[in-house]
Amino acid sequence: MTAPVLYQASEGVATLTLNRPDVLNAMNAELMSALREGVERAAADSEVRAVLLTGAGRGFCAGADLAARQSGGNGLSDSGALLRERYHPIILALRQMPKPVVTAVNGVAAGAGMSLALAGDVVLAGRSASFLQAFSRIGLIPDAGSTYFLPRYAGEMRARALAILAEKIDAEEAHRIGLVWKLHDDDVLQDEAGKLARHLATMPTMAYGLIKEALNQSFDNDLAAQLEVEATLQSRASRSEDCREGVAAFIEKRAPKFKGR
Ligand code: T3D
Repeated sequence: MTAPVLYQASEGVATLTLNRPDVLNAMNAELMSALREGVERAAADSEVRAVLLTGAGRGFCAGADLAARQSGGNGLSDSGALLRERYHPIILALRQMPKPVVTAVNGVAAGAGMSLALAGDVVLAGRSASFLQAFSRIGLIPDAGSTYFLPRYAGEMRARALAILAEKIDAEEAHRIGLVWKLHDDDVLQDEAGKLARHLATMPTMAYGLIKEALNQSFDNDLAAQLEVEATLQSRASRSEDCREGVAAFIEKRAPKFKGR
């Protein structure tokens, strides 16, 4: 059987490629399990300092595999249980892992596939990519983090309209409303995403992890509480080997050599 997720690690980057191109990388039980395993492996491997998530073929991810769902092949009949057991561990692991995650959206990202794309720290997209909150088309509600990410990234009005109207938006529009950091021509997207991930893998990984931790808390805090979060995390960052190296390199007018700790 072809692996539903390809895992490749080199130059400090773990690349995870969703690999069910015939169905636009729709997520069945096997893909979800392999994706979770890959994300957890990347998080645990100290040699891995950046993660790149993308899709094989012409799609990034079309969300839940509806054929498997219809035939009961998911093994879980209750959607809530399915989400808690399969989707949430992946989304949380991506957001909480103390290393940067780049998502390279190479085609359509629909339903939970759009949530997965937005779970990245830096979202890149090919110019022909598209984004679709497909859920309400089939009588579901946005899940796997879409109701969290959308209002925060695009604002509440756009979140409501995207979720309720379920209109497919193109990459330009997604970029314009803050769902995508940068667009690339399709033929160079993977190269550019790889280049960025390899660059991130040479940078101060510990600080990146702490940046994620601070931002993950930001919207739940008032200013005073968030200032306290920053102070606590900055104490840790400032004691890191990479901070000592970064400051020394600046003073000595040379390029820093970060070790990620
Ligand atoms: O209970 C729960 O499951 C809770 C969890 C929910 C999470 C969710 O993600 S719910 C939302 C599920 N996803 C969708 O509703 C999207 C369904 N797909 C589409 O609307 C369209 O395929 C796209 C807009 C994504 C792309 O359209 P297009 O025209 O570019 O491609 P296509 O021809 O529709 O799809 C190509 C093939 O992929 C096709 O198979 P075929 O006809 O060539 O044999 C199509 O059936 C298959 N495919 C696409 N999406 C899915 C899928 N197969 C299974 N599941 C899919 N989600």
